[in-house]
Amino acid sequence: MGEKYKGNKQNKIPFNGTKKEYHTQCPFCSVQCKMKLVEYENHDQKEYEVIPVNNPASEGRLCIKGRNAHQHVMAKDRITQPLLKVNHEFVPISWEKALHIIKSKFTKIKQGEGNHALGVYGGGSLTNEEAYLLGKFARVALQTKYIDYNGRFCMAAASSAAQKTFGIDRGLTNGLDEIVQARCIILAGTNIAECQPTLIPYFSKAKQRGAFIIAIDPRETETTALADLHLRIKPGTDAALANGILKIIVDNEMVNQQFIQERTNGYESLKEHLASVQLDQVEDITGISIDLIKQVAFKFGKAQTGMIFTARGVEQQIDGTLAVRNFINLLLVTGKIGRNGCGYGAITGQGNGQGGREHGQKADQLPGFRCIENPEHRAYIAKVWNIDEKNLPGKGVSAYEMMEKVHQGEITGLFIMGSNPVVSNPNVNFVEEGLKKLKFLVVVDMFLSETGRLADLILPTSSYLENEGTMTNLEGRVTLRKATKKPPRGVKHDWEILCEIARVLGKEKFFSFTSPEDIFNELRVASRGGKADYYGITYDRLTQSEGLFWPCRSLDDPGKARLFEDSFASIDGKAHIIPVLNEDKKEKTSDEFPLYLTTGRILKHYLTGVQTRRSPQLNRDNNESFLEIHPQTAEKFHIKDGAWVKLESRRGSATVRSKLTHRIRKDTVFVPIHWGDNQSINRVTSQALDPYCKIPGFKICAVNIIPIDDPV
Ligand SMILES: Nc1nc2c(c(=O)[nH]1)N[C@H]1C(S)=C(S)[C@@H](COP(=O)(O)OP(=O)(O)OC[C@H]3O[C@@H](n4cnc5c(=O)[nH]c(N)nc54)[C@H](O)[C@@H]3O)O[C@H]1N2
Ligand SMILES: Nc1nc2c(c(=O)[nH]1)N[C@H]1C(S)=C(S)[C@@H](COP(=O)(O)OP(=O)(O)OC[C@H]3O[C@@H](n4cnc5c(=O)[nH]c(N)nc54)[C@H](O)[C@@H]3O)O[C@H]1N2
Ligand code: SF4
Ligand SMILES: [Mo]
Repeated sequence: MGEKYKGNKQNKIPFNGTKKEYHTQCPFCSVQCKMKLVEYENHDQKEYEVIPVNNPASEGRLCIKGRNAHQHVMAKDRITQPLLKVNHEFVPISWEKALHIIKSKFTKIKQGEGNHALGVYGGGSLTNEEAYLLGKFARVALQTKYIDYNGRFCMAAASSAAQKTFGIDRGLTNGLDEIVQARCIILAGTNIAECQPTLIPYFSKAKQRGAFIIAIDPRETETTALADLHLRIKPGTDAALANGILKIIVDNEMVNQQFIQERTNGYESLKEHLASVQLDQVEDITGISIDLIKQVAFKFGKAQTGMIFTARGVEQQIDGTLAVRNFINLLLVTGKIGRNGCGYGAITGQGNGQGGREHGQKADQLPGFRCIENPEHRAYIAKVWNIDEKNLPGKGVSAYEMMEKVHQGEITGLFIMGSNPVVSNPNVNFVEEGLKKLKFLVVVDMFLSETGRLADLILPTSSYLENEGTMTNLEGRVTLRKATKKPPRGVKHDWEILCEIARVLGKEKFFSFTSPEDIFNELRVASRGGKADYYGITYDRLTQSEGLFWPCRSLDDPGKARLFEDSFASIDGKAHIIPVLNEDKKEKTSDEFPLYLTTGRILKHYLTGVQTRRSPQLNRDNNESFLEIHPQTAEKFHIKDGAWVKLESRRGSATVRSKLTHRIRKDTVFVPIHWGDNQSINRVTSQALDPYCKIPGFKICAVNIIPIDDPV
């Protein structure tokens, strides 16, 4: 046997231990970068090396989160046994006992208060198979209408805007490779450089080829640094800005009449509305000069090709749906969609944020993007599930509204899989109070999260390295994540947990799956003929390919990267333009709460931080939350750099450290979302929801800030 080495070609180190390779995909964001984790073991010492693997989306790149993702999997405090709360302390119990307790608690609640006293809350990290199964679990095993998931806080506005405008919701209407063909790109409320870093080369390449990039963000970020023009917009005013741009495009005849006539409807009402839009008012509302708005309109209007991307900055607003629709209006009036280098993209958030919103985790949805209130859709799914359609519950409510029902005592038993709502919901003090009132709370997680601490029972689940399944990336490309590592002893996969609970509840025959592929084959049939049709996708095809785009309707369908070349997915085949008014119902600043707060992310942490705070490499330089504040604002509020600051709103308070920076507007402060307890910024945010899609307005509320000596 030859000498063994570790390290790469350039840096080979002799090594005599054992070496294992795990092929996988990053558990974090929606790019789903592929990678190989190499484990070197020598005398019980383990070392890890992460090697990026080439694939069409990431093109062989990995960001710092991906490179360190394995660290939380190896963390010493992984939960490996079910934990039952007894006298305020968790004690390990057997799976058999855990399942018995679930059976008796759920049955008691169902018998005493009815099926709808149980609620199910899922997440966008779950595989397609598990998201599908969770929807079926709620409706068939528990027979409750109450199921929703954390994607409601994430993709809901973009999803409802795309469905209403195009008739279909797939995050990107084109493959990523078309970005380099765009001559003008608008990045609205998206911080790709920190949130999907491996996508940045697509944009820098486009720029090298002459694209003009416009970023719209109240803050300077690594993403706005890439732009030729940065509009430091006042938070919450994107819809009005889009009106200003549209007006200039229409008034200066930069519209594509042929496209409007052949491919859209509603243009006349938009034109009428724009006639009443005053540019000086738009300037007042948005804080962006008419001059800059004109520059944007002419650049975008005159460009041969163009793309618009939005993310949570525009979408997590109480007018999120309409704001996105107004940006899409820009594409439609200029005819920049459905051809090379022209399209819309909602930059999806979670690893399976796309697939997780297609197959029934949503309150009003059945698999394949079917609608739970449509009689034909209900009949089809009832047949696939082999149940009587009468027994298929109706529409439930959105994630935060479910928490209201918990608070009101209407839902008394809750099952959470893949989310940490006590940190990620808006108005978290209220949510926490509600969860404490529950008669029975089950949390399925790898770790004891902030929400887990409130649970009566915690079930340990497997990680991305251990759990096989398909994930649909931000392009709508379905990929197969292989499981190459064994889960720790005592840990079960999410899908196994659902099947086992269904079994003890007497619903075994509907959940007799023996593998993720087994579940996927049912999902394929359930999605067949739906908008998100996965029928033509199989594990074999995924193994042999780099992933397949949906819709994929038959086994020889190659899938489609670019949508809407000839028609839209709406009933009349046209895209629907609508007028969006400059209405502003958002919380206003006042003497008591004089600043705007906006919230978001930083590079090295992921969502509520449960995973990334357990990664020493990621946590090292970012182990506490902070407040970005302009030096002049800080001076006014007597706040020094690095000092503790208490933020207060009409709902609650949080304590974080100040970070003085010129990179933010003077009327706005920014706090990231990755910490819990007294640093949890959602103690401050507002519960106001977008009326169309029920996404919370996470990106704006009014606050006061007070310097304090010690954190409270
Ligand atoms: N590092 C990291 N990456 C992630 C995640 C993470 O937690 N950490 N989470 C993943 C998930 S689930 C998601 S949803 C995505 C989120 O991805 P993004 O939406 O890109 O991230 P955010 O930081 O929430 O918000 C983006 C930007 O919106 C700006 N913004 C705030 N208010 C407004 C406004 O009113 N108008 C405009 N135009 N901009 C505004 C913020 O300053 C911020 O820079 O990232 C994914 N990737
Ligand atoms: N103020 C404010 N609040 C926000 C946002 C914002 O921008 N501002 N963004 C919102 C957005 S976009 C999102 S997506 C939400 C996300 O909010 P959460 O859903 O709370 O996000 P996570 O931190 O991913 O929580 C996931 C939990 O599930 C566990 N987990 C991870 N993978 C799995 C798995 O495969 N199975 C199971 N059973 N458990 C798993 C993790 O350990 C973690 O405890 O937060 C929202 N909240
Ligand atoms: S966090 Fe996103 S960009 Fe970074 S490695 Fe993971 S999937 Fe890729
Ligand atoms: Mo998200």
